[in-house]
Amino acid sequence: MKRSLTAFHSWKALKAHYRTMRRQHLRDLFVGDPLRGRRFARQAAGLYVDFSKHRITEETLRLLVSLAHESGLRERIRAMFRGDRINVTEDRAALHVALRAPNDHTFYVDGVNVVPSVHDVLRKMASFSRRLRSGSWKGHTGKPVRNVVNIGIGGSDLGPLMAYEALRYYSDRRLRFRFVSNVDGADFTEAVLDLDPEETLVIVSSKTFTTLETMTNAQTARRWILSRLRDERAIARHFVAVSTNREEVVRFGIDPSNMFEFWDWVGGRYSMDSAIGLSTMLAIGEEHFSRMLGGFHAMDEHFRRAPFDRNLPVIMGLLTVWYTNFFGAETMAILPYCQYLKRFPAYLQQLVMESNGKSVTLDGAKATYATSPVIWGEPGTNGQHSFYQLLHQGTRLVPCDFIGFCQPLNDLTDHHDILMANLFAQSEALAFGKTAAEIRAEGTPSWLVPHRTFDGNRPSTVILADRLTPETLGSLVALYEHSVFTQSVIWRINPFDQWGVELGKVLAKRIGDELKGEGRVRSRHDSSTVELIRHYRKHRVREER
Ligand code: G6Q
Repeated sequence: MKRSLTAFHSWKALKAHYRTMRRQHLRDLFVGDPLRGRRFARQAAGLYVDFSKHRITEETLRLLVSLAHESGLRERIRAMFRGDRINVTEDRAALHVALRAPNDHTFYVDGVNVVPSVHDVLRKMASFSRRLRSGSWKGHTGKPVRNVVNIGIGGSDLGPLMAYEALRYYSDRRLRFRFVSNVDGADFTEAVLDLDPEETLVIVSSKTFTTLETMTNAQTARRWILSRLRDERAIARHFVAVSTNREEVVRFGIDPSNMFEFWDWVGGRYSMDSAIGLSTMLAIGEEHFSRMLGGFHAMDEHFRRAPFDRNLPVIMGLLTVWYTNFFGAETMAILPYCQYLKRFPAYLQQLVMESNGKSVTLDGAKATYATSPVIWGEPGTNGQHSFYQLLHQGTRLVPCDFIGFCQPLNDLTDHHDILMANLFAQSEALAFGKTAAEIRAEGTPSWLVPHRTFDGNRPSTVILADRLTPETLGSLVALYEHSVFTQSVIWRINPFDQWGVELGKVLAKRIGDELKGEGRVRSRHDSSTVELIRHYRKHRVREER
């Protein structure tokens, strides 16, 4: 029987250390060490990361690193890169790092080097992308494609959508991209409202090719294309698939030569750099896509090789453990000061919460400690005018990640200086606040002083890169992927399964049948669900018979 996490020497030492640290203010830590801003900054894979505004000392970092060692993080990293079946509940490897490996590297799954297949698919994607972007891939009526609609959900939507928005600057503006995920018909209806089916390519992105929402939307898209083109042969020119399930792709009527493959060792939320990123490649081209993979790979190598006290994803993951398990923080805010990264917090919500939102450990026991924080966020400066009030003066501790770039992708440099000044100011204000004495000295009436006081001591990480490029996006995503992995190792959970999404799917199927039925609502449900179904049935739109 393994010792429980809370019985580790390092855990106990951290607990004792926390009792000192919770009384330490960042103001004093900075006064005590004039070089702190430099001492706690780290750089790798094109990112400069400042950890100095965290409630830590060298001793905290040392203890957190011992926790990582005591948890066997080094061996777990090796196991992941070795292609071991670390996704034990699904009996699979989790080898997304192979997706961005240069072609002279080797990564094995069951004794087979998978890198050549990865590059075969990348070449196939590149060749399709060249044809589509040059206009030589024609629709059924001979018109070139101008619109691309990606149909997918969860991991088959959030990554592609986030990457498209993030790298829009590098995208071909002659093409229009739409992303349909929700089974709410409004999503599809609005997405294609102004599109001409003759000029539209639909990418059905689904690892399993059985997901209810995606298949429903794909069938609707098929009817939409056929209602105009009135010829089944049009499907081959207007649909491509990204999937692991060839049989279902063929059953849908998509030509298997227009199928882009990936593998069961790529988890949905870890798949934006696989063929699931086809829409990204169509938007930005193969060169930029490959530069993005380069960014991912650089961070992978750093994660795999750097000592833990200089390892960006390891430090980030350990800090999340520090705040979650010792300070009792429940949430974490992701605050990109970059409009192009507007979908990044939503992307990270899935990456982090679907991975580590678990309460059972690898041995099947209930975790006796908190696991994943709730992730939320919006781009700055917009968030400052809405929820930052709570970050500065609320009763909860919310560690924040600020993300910014030194150079803008436009020539409005005055805007950019304002943007970045705000980023730095927010991180500074959160850390240092403003004391009652300072407020009083400004002549504020004493009754107003408590309202205007900022306690400070609110931690944040600042992540900077020179420019938002495909490479930096890759590094940034891999940074969070590996931070999530680090957390999962400490918490001893499997970050690669998602059994928690199953029950709702089963119930929805059963209820779906009942909504249409005319007979009695089966009383297998509770009285609330029965009444809701009855009410809906009474008021729902009836189909014409
Ligand atoms: C991600 C999850 C989940 C998945 C979707 C779509 O890690 O597994 O979000 O990506 O349910 O699944 P398909 O790609 O199989 O349609």
